Amino acid sequence: MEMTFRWFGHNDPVKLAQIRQIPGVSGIVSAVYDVPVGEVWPRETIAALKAQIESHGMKLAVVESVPVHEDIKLGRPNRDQLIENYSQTIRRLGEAGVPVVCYNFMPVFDWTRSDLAFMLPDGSTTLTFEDEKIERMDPATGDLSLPGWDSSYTKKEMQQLLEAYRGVSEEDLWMNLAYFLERVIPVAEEAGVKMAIHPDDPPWPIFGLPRIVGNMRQLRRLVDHIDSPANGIAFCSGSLGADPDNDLTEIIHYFGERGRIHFAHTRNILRTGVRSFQESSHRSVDGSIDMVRVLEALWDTDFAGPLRPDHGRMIWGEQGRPGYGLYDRALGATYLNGIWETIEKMKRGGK
Ligand code: DNO
Repeated sequence: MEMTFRWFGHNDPVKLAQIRQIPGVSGIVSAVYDVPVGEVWPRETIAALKAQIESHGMKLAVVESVPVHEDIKLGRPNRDQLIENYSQTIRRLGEAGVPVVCYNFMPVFDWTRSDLAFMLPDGSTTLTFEDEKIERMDPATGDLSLPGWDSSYTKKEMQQLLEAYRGVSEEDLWMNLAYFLERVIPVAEEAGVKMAIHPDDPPWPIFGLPRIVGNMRQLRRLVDHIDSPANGIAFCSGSLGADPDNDLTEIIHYFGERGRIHFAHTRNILRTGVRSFQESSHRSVDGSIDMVRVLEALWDTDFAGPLRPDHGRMIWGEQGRPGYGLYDRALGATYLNGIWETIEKMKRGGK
């Protein structure tokens, strides 16, 4: 396992110099943020990102994400050109030595929450998802936004996009994903890049939009569709764990034994009701997920890839990007490192 930390580039209030001081963090998870979705990432920008990270003594371990253009997800006629551009970016990342690329196939919205700063009893704030509140939100009005979402759409564009998805069933979306994979995976394989799809977050449909990457059956369909080591998943305990029907250790064993887990996000959530949860600290007793079991399953399946603490609460008065402050994620990294070291010593008989 390689402990990594997400960094959003020079606009991130969290600095590489700070990340470097978190014990055991050697890899950075980042992306190119100033190229519009659908365009090819310039070689120089990729090289500059890499060099900047390396100048701080760390490596660019994962690119998260290379976003997939909505027209690819919608299966529109211009998708071939967009897929060609995507493939070109993957080739360039391979040339730059980036081993893993994380992406997702969620229509319009990436991760979604109903509250970005819900106050917990200890005074910290966290991200929450309450189905009831989400049901009352209307993304078409355009006044809803989350840090994970593409904010470049105008109100009108957003309405048109939501409209365009009206006719897209889960099966249609799956066919569009299959089409994308059939073209991109061979390129990734050749480029030496492992593609890791991020599960839907939360792992169920929202705002009437289809979502198709949220459980064992769906992940298997994807991984089985193209039998290539480049066609893998990003195991995310918080996303998959929001659905109590997902058996996390079973999922890790199934895909881990097949060498298809290329990246791991290990965070905890507290399930607070049907389709509702709060993001807790990483500690097992604070949430609904047994983090020791999750890490043990990764260890048992010889997971050697990048792993990162995922979202953190906002603690100690920190201001910043919701879910992506420095302090609570650093505590998460330390906690996860502690579990990993313990498992390793126990299983290896202390050697
Ligand atoms: C949330 C993240 C997601 C993730 C993308 C991957 O914080 O886990 O935004 O980066 O879904 O494409």
